Amino acid sequence: MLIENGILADLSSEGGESAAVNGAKDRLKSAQDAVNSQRRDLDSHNEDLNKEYGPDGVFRALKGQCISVDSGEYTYELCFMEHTTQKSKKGGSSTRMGNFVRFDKITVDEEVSADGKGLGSGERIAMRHENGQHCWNGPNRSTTVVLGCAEQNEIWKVFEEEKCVYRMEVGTPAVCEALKQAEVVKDEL
Ligand code: MAN
Repeated sequence: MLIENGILADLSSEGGESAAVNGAKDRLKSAQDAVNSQRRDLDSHNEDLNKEYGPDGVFRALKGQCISVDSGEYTYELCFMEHTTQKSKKGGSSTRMGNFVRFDKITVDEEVSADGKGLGSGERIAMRHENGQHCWNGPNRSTTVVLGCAEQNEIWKVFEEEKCVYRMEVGTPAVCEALKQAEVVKDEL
């Protein structure tokens, strides 16, 4: 009876602990498991927050959205904050042209067509994509996506600047506000 009530240790059981001590150990173990699991959740939320989502986080809503365009013998695709790919129009599997790594700023000087599509000139936000599929006799494929203001998300142009080093010019409403503000600052100067 004393053993069952946790007063005396049950020497025949593993470790010879009393039922009360074993119960307390079990509760401690599950509390620790819960803390560890919450800590992992917290780490993953922090990682999500700390990953750059561009100026004011306007790119957060775009994550995972994909747009594509036909150019030459390929169809090119951009999945925002994820990756770029190239697929032959004749079929077959698609080639990874890089995974999103970070935002950057680059200076451009490009035409803007009559319908308002194009990068124009000045400083623009770019997204770097690296470590795509390895290129035979070359580097791992990489893509710089340069962003201009547009009413809709669309790929304007794709070039292969050097073997397996790609550049996409992309229009998106996500940068319009930042570009407008940069213009105001420039005018004030
Ligand atoms: C494929 C494509 C091209 C690239 C060559 C390199 O054909 O990815 O863009 O230049 O491979 O071998």
